[in-house]
Amino acid sequence: NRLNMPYEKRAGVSRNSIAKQLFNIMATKKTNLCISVDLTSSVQILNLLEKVGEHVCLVKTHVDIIEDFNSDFVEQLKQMATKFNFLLLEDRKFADIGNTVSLQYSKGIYKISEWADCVTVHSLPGEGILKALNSASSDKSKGVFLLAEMSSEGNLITPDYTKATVKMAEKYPQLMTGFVCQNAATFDDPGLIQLTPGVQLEKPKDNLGQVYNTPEKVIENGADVVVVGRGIVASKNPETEAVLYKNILWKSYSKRILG
Ligand code: 6AU
Repeated sequence: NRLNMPYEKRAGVSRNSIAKQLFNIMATKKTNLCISVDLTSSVQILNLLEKVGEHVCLVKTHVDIIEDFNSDFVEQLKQMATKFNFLLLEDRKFADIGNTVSLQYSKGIYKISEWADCVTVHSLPGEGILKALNSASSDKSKGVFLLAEMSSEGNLITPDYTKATVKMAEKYPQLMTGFVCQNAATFDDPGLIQLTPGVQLEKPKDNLGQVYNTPEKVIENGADVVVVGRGIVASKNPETEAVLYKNILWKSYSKRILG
Protein backbone atom coordinates (compact mmCIF):
# COMPACT_ATOMS: atom_id res chain seq x y z
CA ASN A 1 0.00 0.00 0.00
CA ARG A 2 1.55 3.30 -1.13
CA LEU A 3 -0.01 5.22 1.76
CA ASN A 4 2.12 3.45 4.36
CA MET A 5 5.39 3.63 2.41
CA PRO A 6 7.89 6.37 3.28
CA TYR A 7 8.89 8.74 0.47
CA GLU A 8 12.52 7.53 0.38
CA LYS A 9 11.33 3.94 -0.29
CA ARG A 10 8.96 5.14 -2.99
CA ALA A 11 11.82 6.97 -4.73
CA GLY A 12 13.35 3.54 -5.26
CA VAL A 13 10.37 2.25 -7.26
CA SER A 14 9.69 5.38 -9.37
CA ARG A 15 10.24 4.95 -13.07
CA ASN A 16 10.17 8.69 -13.81
CA SER A 17 13.30 10.56 -12.79
CA ILE A 18 11.39 13.68 -11.64
CA ALA A 19 9.20 11.58 -9.32
CA LYS A 20 12.36 9.98 -7.93
CA GLN A 21 13.96 13.39 -7.35
CA LEU A 22 10.82 14.81 -5.77
CA PHE A 23 10.44 11.88 -3.33
CA ASN A 24 14.09 12.30 -2.35
CA ILE A 25 13.77 16.07 -1.86
CA MET A 26 10.72 15.53 0.36
CA ALA A 27 12.57 12.99 2.48
CA THR A 28 15.66 15.21 2.77
CA LYS A 29 13.94 18.55 3.47
CA LYS A 30 11.12 16.93 5.45
CA THR A 31 8.43 18.79 3.57
CA ASN A 32 5.64 17.72 1.22
CA LEU A 33 4.40 21.26 0.68
CA CYS A 34 4.09 22.68 -2.83
CA ILE A 35 3.56 26.41 -3.07
CA SER A 36 1.37 27.70 -5.89
CA VAL A 37 2.81 31.14 -6.66
CA ASP A 38 -0.21 32.60 -8.44
CA LEU A 39 1.15 36.15 -8.57
CA THR A 40 1.32 38.41 -11.62
CA SER A 41 4.70 40.09 -11.09
CA SER A 42 8.06 38.35 -11.41
CA VAL A 43 9.56 40.42 -8.57
CA GLN A 44 6.70 39.45 -6.24
CA ILE A 45 7.23 35.79 -7.09
CA LEU A 46 10.98 35.90 -6.50
CA ASN A 47 10.56 37.81 -3.22
CA LEU A 48 8.03 35.27 -1.99
CA LEU A 49 10.26 32.33 -2.94
CA GLU A 50 13.19 33.90 -1.12
CA LYS A 51 11.03 33.62 2.06
CA VAL A 52 9.37 30.24 1.59
CA GLY A 53 11.86 28.34 -0.63
CA GLU A 54 13.45 26.39 2.20
CA HIS A 55 10.04 25.08 3.33
CA VAL A 56 8.79 23.61 0.04
CA CYS A 57 9.65 20.65 -2.19
CA LEU A 58 7.95 21.96 -5.31
CA VAL A 59 7.06 25.40 -6.74
CA LYS A 60 4.01 25.50 -9.00
CA THR A 61 3.75 28.32 -11.53
CA HIS A 62 1.17 29.70 -13.97
CA VAL A 63 3.67 31.58 -16.14
CA ASP A 64 0.96 32.91 -18.46
CA ILE A 65 -0.36 35.22 -15.70
CA ILE A 66 3.00 37.00 -15.20
CA GLU A 67 2.80 40.48 -16.73
CA ASP A 68 6.56 41.07 -17.00
CA PHE A 69 7.64 37.52 -17.90
CA ASN A 70 11.18 37.44 -19.34
CA SER A 71 14.16 35.12 -19.69
CA ASP A 72 15.99 36.74 -16.77
CA PHE A 73 13.10 35.73 -14.51
CA VAL A 74 13.49 32.13 -15.67
CA GLU A 75 17.22 32.25 -14.88
CA GLN A 76 16.56 33.55 -11.37
CA LEU A 77 13.82 30.97 -10.82
CA LYS A 78 16.22 28.19 -11.81
CA GLN A 79 18.93 29.59 -9.54
CA MET A 80 16.50 29.64 -6.62
CA ALA A 81 15.45 26.06 -7.34
CA THR A 82 19.10 25.04 -7.05
CA LYS A 83 19.78 27.16 -3.98
CA PHE A 84 16.75 25.88 -2.03
CA ASN A 85 16.57 22.41 -3.58
CA PHE A 86 13.02 22.44 -4.97
CA LEU A 87 11.59 21.41 -8.36
CA LEU A 88 9.52 23.51 -10.79
CA LEU A 89 6.02 22.53 -11.94
CA GLU A 90 4.41 24.63 -14.67
CA ASP A 91 0.65 24.20 -14.20
CA ARG A 92 -0.12 24.62 -17.91
CA LYS A 93 -2.94 22.04 -18.00
CA PHE A 94 -2.30 21.15 -21.63
CA ALA A 95 -5.54 20.02 -23.28
CA ASP A 96 -5.15 19.97 -27.08
CA ILE A 97 -4.12 17.62 -29.89
CA GLY A 98 -0.59 16.25 -29.65
CA ASN A 99 0.90 18.46 -32.38
CA THR A 100 -0.38 21.69 -30.81
CA VAL A 101 0.73 20.63 -27.34
CA SER A 102 4.27 19.85 -28.50
CA LEU A 103 4.47 23.42 -29.87
CA GLN A 104 2.96 24.92 -26.69
CA TYR A 105 5.44 22.91 -24.63
CA SER A 106 8.65 24.03 -26.35
CA LYS A 107 7.90 27.20 -28.37
CA GLY A 108 6.40 30.67 -27.90
CA ILE A 109 7.50 33.12 -25.24
CA TYR A 110 7.58 30.67 -22.34
CA LYS A 111 9.62 27.73 -23.74
CA ILE A 112 8.31 25.61 -20.88
CA SER A 113 10.32 22.51 -21.82
CA GLU A 114 13.58 24.40 -21.20
CA TRP A 115 13.03 25.10 -17.50
CA ALA A 116 10.03 23.22 -16.04
CA ASP A 117 10.85 19.89 -14.39
CA CYS A 118 7.24 18.84 -14.85
CA VAL A 119 3.90 20.03 -16.24
CA THR A 120 0.19 19.36 -15.70
CA VAL A 121 -1.81 17.74 -18.51
CA HIS A 122 -5.47 16.91 -19.13
CA SER A 123 -6.29 13.41 -20.41
CA LEU A 124 -9.39 14.68 -22.26
CA PRO A 125 -7.86 14.80 -25.78
CA GLY A 126 -6.64 11.16 -25.54
CA GLU A 127 -3.30 9.44 -25.63
CA GLY A 128 -1.78 11.67 -28.35
CA ILE A 129 -1.13 14.33 -25.74
CA LEU A 130 1.16 11.98 -23.77
CA LYS A 131 2.81 10.72 -26.95
CA ALA A 132 3.61 14.33 -27.92
CA LEU A 133 5.17 15.19 -24.56
CA ASN A 134 7.02 11.89 -24.43
CA SER A 135 8.66 12.45 -27.80
CA ALA A 136 9.36 16.19 -27.31
CA SER A 137 13.11 16.57 -27.43
CA SER A 138 14.46 18.10 -24.27
CA ASP A 139 17.94 18.37 -22.76
CA LYS A 140 16.61 17.79 -19.28
CA SER A 141 14.52 15.17 -17.49
CA LYS A 142 10.80 15.78 -17.68
CA GLY A 143 7.62 14.66 -15.99
CA VAL A 144 3.85 14.81 -16.31
CA PHE A 145 1.12 15.14 -13.71
CA LEU A 146 -2.08 13.97 -15.38
CA LEU A 147 -5.36 15.44 -14.09
CA ALA A 148 -7.51 12.53 -12.89
CA GLU A 149 -9.81 14.61 -10.65
CA MET A 150 -10.40 18.31 -9.96
CA SER A 151 -11.10 20.27 -6.79
CA SER A 152 -13.68 22.64 -8.26
CA GLU A 153 -17.42 22.45 -7.64
CA GLY A 154 -19.47 20.95 -10.47
CA ASN A 155 -16.49 19.77 -12.53
CA LEU A 156 -17.46 17.30 -15.25
CA ILE A 157 -14.96 14.54 -14.41
CA THR A 158 -16.73 11.21 -13.72
CA PRO A 159 -15.39 8.06 -11.98
CA ASP A 160 -15.08 6.40 -15.41
CA TYR A 161 -13.04 9.33 -16.74
CA THR A 162 -10.73 9.06 -13.71
CA LYS A 163 -10.25 5.31 -14.29
CA ALA A 164 -9.60 5.78 -18.02
CA THR A 165 -7.06 8.51 -17.18
CA VAL A 166 -5.07 6.17 -14.92
CA LYS A 167 -5.24 3.46 -17.59
CA MET A 168 -3.97 5.87 -20.27
CA ALA A 169 -0.92 6.68 -18.15
CA GLU A 170 0.13 3.02 -17.87
CA LYS A 171 1.69 3.09 -21.34
CA TYR A 172 4.05 5.97 -20.39
CA PRO A 173 5.73 4.91 -17.14
CA GLN A 174 8.93 6.88 -17.79
CA LEU A 175 7.01 10.11 -18.44
CA MET A 176 4.54 9.93 -15.57
CA THR A 177 5.39 11.78 -12.34
CA GLY A 178 1.92 11.27 -10.94
CA PHE A 179 -1.70 12.37 -10.88
CA VAL A 180 -3.49 15.52 -9.80
CA CYS A 181 -6.36 14.06 -7.78
CA GLN A 182 -8.29 14.15 -4.52
CA ASN A 183 -8.70 10.47 -3.55
CA ALA A 184 -6.31 7.72 -2.53
CA ALA A 185 -8.32 5.11 -4.46
CA THR A 186 -7.45 6.81 -7.77
CA PHE A 187 -4.23 4.78 -8.25
CA ASP A 188 -2.00 2.23 -6.47
CA ASP A 189 1.51 2.50 -8.00
CA PRO A 190 3.81 3.62 -5.12
CA GLY A 191 6.27 5.11 -7.63
CA LEU A 192 3.72 7.74 -8.67
CA ILE A 193 2.89 10.93 -6.76
CA GLN A 194 -0.58 12.13 -5.72
CA LEU A 195 -0.57 15.93 -6.10
CA THR A 196 -3.57 17.43 -4.30
CA PRO A 197 -4.72 21.07 -4.57
CA GLY A 198 -7.70 22.71 -2.85
CA VAL A 199 -6.15 23.08 0.60
CA GLN A 200 -6.62 25.90 3.07
CA LEU A 201 -6.97 26.29 6.84
CA GLU A 202 -8.94 29.57 6.71
CA LYS A 203 -12.03 28.83 4.62
CA PRO A 204 -14.04 25.99 3.03
CA LYS A 205 -14.28 27.59 -0.46
CA ASP A 206 -13.74 30.68 -2.58
CA ASN A 207 -16.29 32.66 -4.62
CA LEU A 208 -15.48 31.00 -7.95
CA GLY A 209 -16.02 27.30 -7.28
CA GLN A 210 -12.79 26.30 -5.55
CA VAL A 211 -13.42 23.81 -2.70
CA TYR A 212 -10.95 23.51 0.20
CA ASN A 213 -10.03 20.67 2.54
CA THR A 214 -7.74 20.81 5.56
CA PRO A 215 -4.12 19.59 5.33
CA GLU A 216 -4.88 16.63 7.66
CA LYS A 217 -7.83 15.54 5.53
CA VAL A 218 -6.00 15.53 2.19
CA ILE A 219 -3.07 13.53 3.60
CA GLU A 220 -5.60 10.97 4.88
CA ASN A 221 -7.09 10.98 1.37
CA GLY A 222 -3.73 9.96 -0.11
CA ALA A 223 -2.05 13.26 -0.98
CA ASP A 224 1.74 12.95 -1.30
CA VAL A 225 2.48 16.51 -2.35
CA VAL A 226 0.02 19.18 -1.21
CA VAL A 227 -0.59 22.37 -3.19
CA VAL A 228 -1.30 25.53 -1.21
CA GLY A 229 -1.79 28.82 -3.03
CA ARG A 230 -3.75 31.67 -1.47
CA GLY A 231 -3.63 30.05 1.98
CA ILE A 232 0.02 31.12 2.04
CA VAL A 233 0.43 33.67 -0.74
CA ALA A 234 -2.45 35.94 0.37
CA SER A 235 -1.67 35.72 4.09
CA LYS A 236 -0.11 38.60 6.07
CA ASN A 237 3.04 36.64 6.80
CA PRO A 238 3.68 34.01 4.09
CA GLU A 239 6.79 32.61 5.75
CA THR A 240 5.06 31.94 9.09
CA GLU A 241 2.10 30.46 7.22
CA ALA A 242 4.32 28.23 5.07
CA VAL A 243 5.98 26.83 8.19
CA LEU A 244 2.56 26.22 9.74
CA TYR A 245 1.31 24.26 6.69
CA LYS A 246 4.61 22.41 6.37
CA ASN A 247 4.52 21.24 10.00
CA ILE A 248 0.88 20.08 9.92
CA LEU A 249 1.42 18.27 6.62
CA TRP A 250 4.61 16.53 7.74
CA LYS A 251 3.04 15.46 11.00
CA SER A 252 0.02 14.03 9.15
CA TYR A 253 2.30 12.16 6.70
CA SER A 254 4.43 10.79 9.55
CA LYS A 255 1.28 9.50 11.21
CA ARG A 256 0.07 7.97 7.93
CA ILE A 257 3.21 5.92 7.28
CA LEU A 258 2.91 4.38 10.72
CA GLY A 259 -0.39 2.93 9.48
O1 6AU B 1 -4.83 27.26 -3.11
P1 6AU B 1 -5.47 28.06 -4.21
O2 6AU B 1 -6.95 27.84 -4.34
O3 6AU B 1 -5.12 29.52 -4.15
O4 6AU B 1 -4.79 27.57 -5.59
C1 6AU B 1 -4.89 26.27 -6.06
C2 6AU B 1 -4.00 26.06 -7.27
C3 6AU B 1 -4.38 26.92 -8.48
C4 6AU B 1 -5.12 25.96 -9.41
O5 6AU B 1 -4.87 26.26 -10.77
C5 6AU B 1 -4.56 24.58 -9.04
O6 6AU B 1 -4.10 24.70 -7.70
N1 6AU B 1 -5.53 23.45 -9.13
C6 6AU B 1 -5.24 22.29 -9.88
C7 6AU B 1 -3.92 21.94 -10.37
C8 6AU B 1 -2.76 22.05 -9.54
O7 6AU B 1 -3.76 21.39 -11.42
C9 6AU B 1 -6.22 21.31 -10.09
C10 6AU B 1 -7.44 21.39 -9.39
O8 6AU B 1 -8.28 20.50 -9.47
N2 6AU B 1 -7.65 22.47 -8.58
C11 6AU B 1 -6.73 23.49 -8.43
O9 6AU B 1 -7.00 24.41 -7.65
O10 6AU B 1 -3.18 27.37 -9.09
